[in-house]
Amino acid sequence: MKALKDRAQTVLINNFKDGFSIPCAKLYPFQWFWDSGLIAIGFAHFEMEKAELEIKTLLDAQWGNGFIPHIIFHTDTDTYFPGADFHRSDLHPESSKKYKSTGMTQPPVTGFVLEEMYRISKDKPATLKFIKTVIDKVYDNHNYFFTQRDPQKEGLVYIYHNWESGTDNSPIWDDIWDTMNPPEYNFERRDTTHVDAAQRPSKREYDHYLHIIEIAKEHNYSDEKIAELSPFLVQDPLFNAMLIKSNQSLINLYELLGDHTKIEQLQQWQNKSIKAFNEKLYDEELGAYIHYDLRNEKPLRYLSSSSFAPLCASIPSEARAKKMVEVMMEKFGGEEQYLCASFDPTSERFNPKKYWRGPVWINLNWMLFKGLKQYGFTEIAERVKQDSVDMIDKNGFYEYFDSRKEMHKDGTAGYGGNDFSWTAALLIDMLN
Ligand code: 2M8
Repeated sequence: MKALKDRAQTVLINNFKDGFSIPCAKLYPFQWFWDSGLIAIGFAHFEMEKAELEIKTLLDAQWGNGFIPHIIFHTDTDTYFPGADFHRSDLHPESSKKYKSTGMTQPPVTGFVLEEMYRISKDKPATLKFIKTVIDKVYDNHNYFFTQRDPQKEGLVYIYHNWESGTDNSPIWDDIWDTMNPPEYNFERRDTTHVDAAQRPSKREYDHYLHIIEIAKEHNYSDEKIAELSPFLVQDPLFNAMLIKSNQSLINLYELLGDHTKIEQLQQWQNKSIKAFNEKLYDEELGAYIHYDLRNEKPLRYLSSSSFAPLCASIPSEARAKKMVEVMMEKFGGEEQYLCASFDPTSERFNPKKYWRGPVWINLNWMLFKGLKQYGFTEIAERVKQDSVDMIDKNGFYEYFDSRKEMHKDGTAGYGGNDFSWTAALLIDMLN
């Protein structure tokens, strides 16, 4: 295992640029919001300074209204589409004047990343000192979410773009694409010059992605207008679980810091969110959490790895957790499958080779590993960890992996980008 851990450290070191990390050379050459947080967890194990710098740089790009963008374009490289000139963050009156970015966000992991850094730290007073310098920015980010992204004041925030979910081309979004008919845009993809097109979203899917951004841009990325007009408006269980998990970490960290000024507000958000999450997003029949399409007011009744992610934020009751684990093992956990496919392997829409339509992702596995352990499912947690180690060991530090064990015989079942940062970072954490 030492050799694998050393290799993981090398991946992280090579992907660290001037004060921030890229997820993967060429394919993703900038700083991404949730990648950055998960990468900091890896660095915390062997270079706390870099972990701190990663978070500091991310928060430096925060907007005046507390929003944190999903990509921060630190350089001018043209190996990625769509870049800064397409996204035009300058359209928003409160966007950063220092950095160009996108006008959308990603799962808010920063709060719990800070708590993980504290847990891992060998010099806790020093890490707490660092946390003190950034925690209010994370609070402002949560304030943004709860006040600007919850138009019906339910305690659940919306995402307005599939790229905000982090699970970009999940089959769940197919239902939403069916309600839209965007123009056929003319553009040059870059992702498919780095990665086999069969492992990436289709051209038509990209038309939808760009169209939603065009609408948001027409309204200068106004949250109100987006809530009113975006054809994509979803309450996502993974995204909301990340917010709830981070919110709890902020409460814990403010307690540690002895700063009680914001705890009451955080606790109010927390109570309301957990209640709404359990009432609205749990599907009794499926035995897990699902997405809700807020634009068309209908539940999107599919199982994906996001359905089980609420375990890591302690959202389900013990009884629900037990049911969820049964469902996960029955549908995703057969002997012939590695845990945990990103989409229901028993569904017609499942594709074990294509991006978020089926392959296993290590960031979701890490969340499941944590959640399962918290609820006392130690053996299954160990299997998730062992499956992750196995896949990486056999294929390399890929972005995603074929969920079918039979495909792993000759080391070619890793897909997407190689030497991928969060795969390395979270492997380090699981092995520690
Ligand atoms: C993938 O998404 C980007 C857009 O954000 C892309 O495909 O161009 C997703 O897997 C996302 O979750 C991730 O943060 C990003 C960088 O690793 O890549």
